[in-house]
Amino acid sequence: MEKIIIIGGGGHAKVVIDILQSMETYDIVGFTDNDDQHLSLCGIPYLGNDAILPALLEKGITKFCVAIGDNRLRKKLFHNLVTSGFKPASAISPFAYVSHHAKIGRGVVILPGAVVNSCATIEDNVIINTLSGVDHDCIIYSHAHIAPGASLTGNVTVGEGAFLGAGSKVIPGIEVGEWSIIGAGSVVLSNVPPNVTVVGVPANKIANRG
Ligand code: JB2
Repeated sequence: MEKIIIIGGGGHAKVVIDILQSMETYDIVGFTDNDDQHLSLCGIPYLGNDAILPALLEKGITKFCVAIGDNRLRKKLFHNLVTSGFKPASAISPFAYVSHHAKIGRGVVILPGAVVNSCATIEDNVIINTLSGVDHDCIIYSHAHIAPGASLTGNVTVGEGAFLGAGSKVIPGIEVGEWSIIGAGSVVLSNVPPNVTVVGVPANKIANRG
């Protein structure tokens, strides 16, 4: 099995470890984390902070998965690793449904119970979280996160780095702008501009994002 390292040792890393183990494709060497109080996570050893990465590359370990929920931090780490010569691996639960007609990018994490339907596009470093639904022809741009139980109907576009909160719902054909946040439980009935936070039923803007 090909060796892989996980970046981050928090809650999301626990889930990514579980998925990678159930895929039976990768041998997880360990995880890195800034916090040196870690020893192990779900039986996977702590390797040190990210300063150890060049030494791992020297040893021929090239595959990585960034297991951190924060979209901006995940984007930064993803780019740093790719630029350094590492190769992003996707962690796709065997208990998710991913259509053969969907297009899945690099470093994508798809959790158990999620559905990615026909002709959807999931770009690099996106999280499709537990029990969420991305229906036909949706496009989820890089570094976005679809939180647990969020439902995207057909032809929805989610911009780079956007976050759709738990249980939110989006009607067909809507565009969610890059780096915007949709609050948990919101129902999105009209397009959402970039860099705003919207909440409620129907979802309304409550803040701009810096
Ligand atoms: O630059 C870094 C870095 N910055 C923070 N490099 C590495 N290797 N690790 C870094 N970290 C580490 O990421 C922190 O020290 C911390 O251990 C970890 C983030 O863990 P936390 O549990 O705070 O968040 P998470 O990203 O694992 O989970 C969030 O996102 C998930 C999708 C939570 O909101 C979860 O509830 C959610 N399911």
